[in-house]
Amino acid sequence: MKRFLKISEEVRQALASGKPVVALESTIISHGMPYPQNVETALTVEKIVREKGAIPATIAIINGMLTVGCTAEEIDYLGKKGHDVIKVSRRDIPFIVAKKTDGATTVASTMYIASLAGIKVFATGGIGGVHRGAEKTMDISADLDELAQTSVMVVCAGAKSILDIGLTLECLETRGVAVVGYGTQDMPAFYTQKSGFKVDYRLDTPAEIARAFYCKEQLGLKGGMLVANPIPDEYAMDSDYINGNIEEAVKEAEKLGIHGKETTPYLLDKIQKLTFGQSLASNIQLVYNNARLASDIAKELAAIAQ
Ligand code: PSU
Ligand code: MN
Repeated sequence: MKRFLKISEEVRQALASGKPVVALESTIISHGMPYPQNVETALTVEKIVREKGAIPATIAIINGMLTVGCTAEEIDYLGKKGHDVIKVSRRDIPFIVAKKTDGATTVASTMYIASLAGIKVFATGGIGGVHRGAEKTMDISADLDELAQTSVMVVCAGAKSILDIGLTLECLETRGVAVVGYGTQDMPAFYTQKSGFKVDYRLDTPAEIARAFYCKEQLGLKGGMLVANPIPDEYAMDSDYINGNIEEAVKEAEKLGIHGKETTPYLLDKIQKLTFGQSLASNIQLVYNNARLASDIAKELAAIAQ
């Protein structure tokens, strides 16, 4: 496996000396936001993690190598190529490696690669989940199964209402994945602070979250943990406005017969267009907010491990 794993010198040293490291995904760069905001956001997220005293590790597949700690040039390349970079979830990894080509990693594949490198904390915007209408389409993201089996904590802003949030929470429960609300009992809905659903545990400090994850590991319970961090109030969107636009995007996707791995990128793009970039501005801010929290948790976790 080492043959296919390329960890940057900085990340390698940080891991070897027990310093806090935060993993970051690359599908959000290539398929989650337009250029150039995607590259600006990814680079700013890395800066935020550093300012917090942790080391960022953006993960992607570059020339068939599972790359942990992409360079600024690689991030720029992934952002510029956008949808021309293959979206890589767990099942896709071996094919992209075999072809020695490039891939943007989703939450599922980023978790897997982070775990190979020994990184425990991962910050992103939103996870994939159970899509609306999944009773018929069976469209359930591989992110949920990855959370069930890979020991990486994912810090996100909840689930977007392009998904069926209630069913996503049910699916996580079945898979033994706990959802922690940071400073809230309410499951956040990405663009808004509340979804109407409850989280499993409310924890109010990064130290408590790190401690719970540490205990999970010590108990031999495999799998991740989902930390849902509500978007800061000043950047939250009006829920009627955003949900109306999401509704329209979902209908359009159905009409066009979009399915499989294209669904999520299509919906993200459509919502950004329908809201004239307003949702993109909120999206960027919530990612920054998650990077800050993930860094604080990674620092606490590093302190416990020592
Ligand atoms: N949700 C977002 N932004 C994203 C994604 C989801 O708000 O960029 C990306 C993540 O990489 C996530 C993936 O892992 O979409 C889920 O895709 P799918 O539903 O096809 O599993
Ligand atoms: Mn899907």
